[in-house]
Amino acid sequence: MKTVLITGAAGNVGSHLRRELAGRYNLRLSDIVPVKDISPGEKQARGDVAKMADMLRVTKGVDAIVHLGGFSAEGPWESILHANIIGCYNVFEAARRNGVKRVLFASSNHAAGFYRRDVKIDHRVYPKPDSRYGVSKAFGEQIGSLYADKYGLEVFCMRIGNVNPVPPDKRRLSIWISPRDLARLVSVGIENPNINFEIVYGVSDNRRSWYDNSNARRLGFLPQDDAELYAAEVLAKDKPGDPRTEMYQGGTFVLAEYGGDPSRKTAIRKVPKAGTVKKAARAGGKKTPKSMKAAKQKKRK
Ligand code: 15L
Repeated sequence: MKTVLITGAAGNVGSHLRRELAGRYNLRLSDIVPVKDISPGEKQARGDVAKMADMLRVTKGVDAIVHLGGFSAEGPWESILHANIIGCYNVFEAARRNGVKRVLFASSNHAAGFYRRDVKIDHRVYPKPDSRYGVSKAFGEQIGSLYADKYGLEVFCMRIGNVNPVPPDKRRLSIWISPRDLARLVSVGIENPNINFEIVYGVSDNRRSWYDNSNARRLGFLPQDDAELYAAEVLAKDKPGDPRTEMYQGGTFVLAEYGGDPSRKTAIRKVPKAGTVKKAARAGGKKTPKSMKAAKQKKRK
């Protein structure tokens, strides 16, 4: 039986995977916090992805790594840098040094969250991250590509949507993946003998999908679930969100800290109400009767 290391095993996705993969692999479970309720067939290997020594220790002797560990939402740069950039590098580098054959990387839909919802994207589109978190996932894919080409590591990147027993809202009807479909995809990533470097979407067979996931199907992924089963219930509770989040696949991630960069703000801001442009111009120092009077008084002094 293959030994598979799961990083971030104590998290939500890790917990679903442990349950679904039980009995099929020897699972080595790593996390920065202790993993609870270790069962037969599982072994705890505590470690911090940001520490190379830890990753060299936990990756020793495994057949494959499912790298889930890291910061799983938008966060401060320091957190993303340590957990997702340095952490990701450490996992790939430790795998290389220990001769691990295959790494399955938990990328995210947020690596491509700035694609609009009215376009269908496949595994060949260039990343359009919607957040620092999304950038870190695109980074993980790219370091995976480098390690595949340069060192022959076999790399399977899963742009995961939302792992949940049921889809929680309207956006997730398009990106949802059931825990058992995720386990099916992970099994393809571990077992398919012909993987060099691949990007696939980690989504169920959703009728409202924004993805052409033909690459996953080509490799043997046969999802069994469809979020549509929950659509009526989800849509009955749905409240329309900000139009800017509704436009993009990444949802609220596209709006986090939106407006920090004025040049970006103009790209998708709402049309200003009549009068606001004039007010803004004044605030920016354009001449108005009041400011001209003040300038004259200043000159006289
Ligand atoms: C992700 O990548 C996150 O890890 C997860 O927490 C969800 O926010 C998910 O995306 C999503 O887009 O729903």
